[in-house]
Amino acid sequence: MVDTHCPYCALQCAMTLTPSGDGVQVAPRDFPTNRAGLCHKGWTSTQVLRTPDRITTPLVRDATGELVPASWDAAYERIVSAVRRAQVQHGNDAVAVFGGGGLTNEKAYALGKFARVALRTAMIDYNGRFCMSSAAAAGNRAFGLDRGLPFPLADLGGADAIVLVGSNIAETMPPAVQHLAGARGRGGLIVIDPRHSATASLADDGQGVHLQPLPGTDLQLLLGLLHLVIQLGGVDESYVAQRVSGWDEVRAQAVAWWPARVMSATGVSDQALRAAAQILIAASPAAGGRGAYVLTGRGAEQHAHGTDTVTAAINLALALGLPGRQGSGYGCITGQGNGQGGREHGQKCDQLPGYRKITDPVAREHIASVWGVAPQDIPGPGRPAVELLRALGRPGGPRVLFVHGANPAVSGPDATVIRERLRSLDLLVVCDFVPSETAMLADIVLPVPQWAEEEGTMTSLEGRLLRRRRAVQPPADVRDELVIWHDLAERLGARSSFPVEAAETFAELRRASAGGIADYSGASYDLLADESHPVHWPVAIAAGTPRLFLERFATKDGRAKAVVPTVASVADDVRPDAALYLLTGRVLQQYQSGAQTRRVPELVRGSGDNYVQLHPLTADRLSLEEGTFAEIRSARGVVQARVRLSADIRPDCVFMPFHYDGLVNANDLTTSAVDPISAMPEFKVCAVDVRPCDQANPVSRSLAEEAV
Ligand SMILES: Nc1nc2c(c(=O)[nH]1)N[C@H]1C(S)=C(S)[C@@H](COP(=O)(O)OP(=O)(O)OC[C@H]3O[C@@H](n4cnc5c(=O)[nH]c(N)nc54)[C@H](O)[C@@H]3O)O[C@H]1N2
Ligand SMILES: Nc1nc2c(c(=O)[nH]1)N[C@H]1C(S)=C(S)[C@@H](COP(=O)(O)OP(=O)(O)OC[C@H]3O[C@@H](n4cnc5c(=O)[nH]c(N)nc54)[C@H](O)[C@@H]3O)O[C@H]1N2
Ligand code: SF4
Ligand SMILES: [Mo]
Repeated sequence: MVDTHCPYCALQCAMTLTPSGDGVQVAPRDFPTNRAGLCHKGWTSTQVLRTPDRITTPLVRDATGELVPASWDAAYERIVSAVRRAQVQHGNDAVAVFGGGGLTNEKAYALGKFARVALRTAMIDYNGRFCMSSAAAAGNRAFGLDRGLPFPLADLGGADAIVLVGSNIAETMPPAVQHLAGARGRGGLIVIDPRHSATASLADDGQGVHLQPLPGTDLQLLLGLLHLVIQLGGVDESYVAQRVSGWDEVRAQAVAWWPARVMSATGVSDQALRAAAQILIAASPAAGGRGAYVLTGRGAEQHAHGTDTVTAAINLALALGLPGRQGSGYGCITGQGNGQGGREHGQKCDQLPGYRKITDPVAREHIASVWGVAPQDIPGPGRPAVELLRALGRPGGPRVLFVHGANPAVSGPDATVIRERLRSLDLLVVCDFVPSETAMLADIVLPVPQWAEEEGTMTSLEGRLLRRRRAVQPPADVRDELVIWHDLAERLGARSSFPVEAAETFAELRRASAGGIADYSGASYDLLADESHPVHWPVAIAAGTPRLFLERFATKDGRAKAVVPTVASVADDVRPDAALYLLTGRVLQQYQSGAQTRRVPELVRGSGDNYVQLHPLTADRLSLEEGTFAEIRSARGVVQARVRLSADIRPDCVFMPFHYDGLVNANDLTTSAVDPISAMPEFKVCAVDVRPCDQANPVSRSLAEEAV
């Protein structure tokens, strides 16, 4: 029996694994975030260990274009010669790395070091850019530090009000719903979502309010809430005076967002907006309430103005006096398993370990000393994910790419372009344990262990460090990525050494992060072994604190910075030929690109195929019926999917999950427009045209392919 945590999302539910016969049994464990609960994906997670198409030996593309088994030496040789050729012909930045927010802290750290020290490239970024970057940018700007939840999740239980801006937690973190019970019981759950999602329905029957805005208008809606808080006398004036800077400008902006104006921008009525504002004011500590939380999810963040939308959510929380106060706060609900730790230790193109800036000379000097290289040998900032992926194989762009823990062929925005770019590379190397869609485009696939077969640490959505433990041995010919980077670094003649054990790597990460914002120096595997004593970063001499900012914020002057957000419309707005908004997001049984969960028969039952959700009125107008096929067309691609009718969605929107592969990939429709500050793509909304089609066998194609 081994105590570990779920491989999937950032809730990191605690579980115990017991090898039995051919498989591994899962039992939930009591833990503050999941309180002995698991979702369907967690319960079935060990089935992926034995998936019939698991990759168990290196694969190399042969002269006929087939991926065939090869030895590790042969695979390494081909990689090293392609890397050398690209470097000589096109410079070091011709080799790029794409990482993942599901990697352990050890791997996230070692991957950043591998890119900068062994490959000597600036070109590294990761799929967390798709996930956490807007909330991170806004959090850093306001608080001087980005720890998704600067308080324990269980604190939500005591609050009178909780606002969820674009989070469908009932499907994306089901065991966390229990923490909403207190607020629901007191009528205080406020859900902002263009769909009456499973989470929005938790606010039904007097348990709260559902606000159903036009997609991409959360910023205006939040300005409207702030306007009412000001008008109704809900501003915590003494908090604002003592703990916030920039408030006057923010107040002046919100004064101009009166309810009628907000309604014309968002479609949300004065009455609904006022009800939400009143709940929040009554819950705030200044009014004598038990406290309130404002939380954002990807629905608010994955926009071309996501950073400013999060900023507006933070401003609302600041006006009410919530952040840095026990029992209240602002938080972002981190998504990927190690979405928090993965954004701290150097996978980001502009970052060094410990959440340091790669442009900061002091940071470069410190990291260089840990790595045993000269500061000037560490490359500068590279290109963020979307820009990097779209530059692959183009003049001046990378010619060789390493992918670790991501499946951008499915999950990247405007994915037909990304697949075309991946195909244009001189060499694509993918490490994975299943033949993901990205792995199937690779020239070399290297097999790696799965979560239950490895050691390491993860940092949960609370900024809490957790041990991931090995319960079973990986297949014989599989190699840990730490070993792979060690072997390749040696063959490439890297000057620094790469430890092959997770514990040794963690020891090095501790030294590298010491003194940084995300300081892990005081943590150790021993300290983390006993989960009855939580360890949160920053952890230097003391074991960190679950609640940050109680005394001061991490800014220079100790005050939270209220910033005036810029109001903008969605990048790909509706027009006569594409008159509906496409929303994208998740369903309970599938995880991300589906590479893992589409291999679990139990999860595929009922959620094995993609669909398009439409309002019955819209369907009627378009002559579509439940179960028929619709063609969905954006300015970038066309897909065909089965129609599901539901009055839960606004009549001017349609919804598709993004968990499905080449045939019905929602990302063949999405736009590659990005937020100017965070470079996060606008996954959540684009303009589409929907019409009936006869196709019983759906296919998707790019507009370019269609023209041929
Ligand atoms: N089942 C499941 N759980 C997961 C994952 C998974 O793939 N599957 N992935 C994990 C990861 S990495 C992440 S990031 C989290 C994501 O967790 P969530 O943020 O909860 O998930 P999403 O479904 O992407 O988006 C939430 C909601 O945003 C709404 N939305 C769309 N556009 C807008 C808008 O303009 N404004 C507002 N207010 N809402 C909008 C959608 O209707 C949707 O209900 O989930 C984690 N948990
Ligand atoms: N339209 C639309 N698109 C979206 C989103 C959306 O809401 N709408 N959400 C975005 C978000 S929030 C996210 S987080 C991304 C995620 O999107 P992806 O990057 O596609 O995420 P996963 O499907 O988790 O892919 C992880 C891959 O790495 C493999 N893997 C898992 N662990 C390891 C490991 O330790 N090492 C290695 N080498 N491989 C491993 C898995 O088998 C899988 O193939 O998608 C984004 N795309
Ligand atoms: S909620 Fe997240 S961590 Fe918990 S069992 Fe489900 S996928 Fe795993
Ligand atoms: Mo995510």
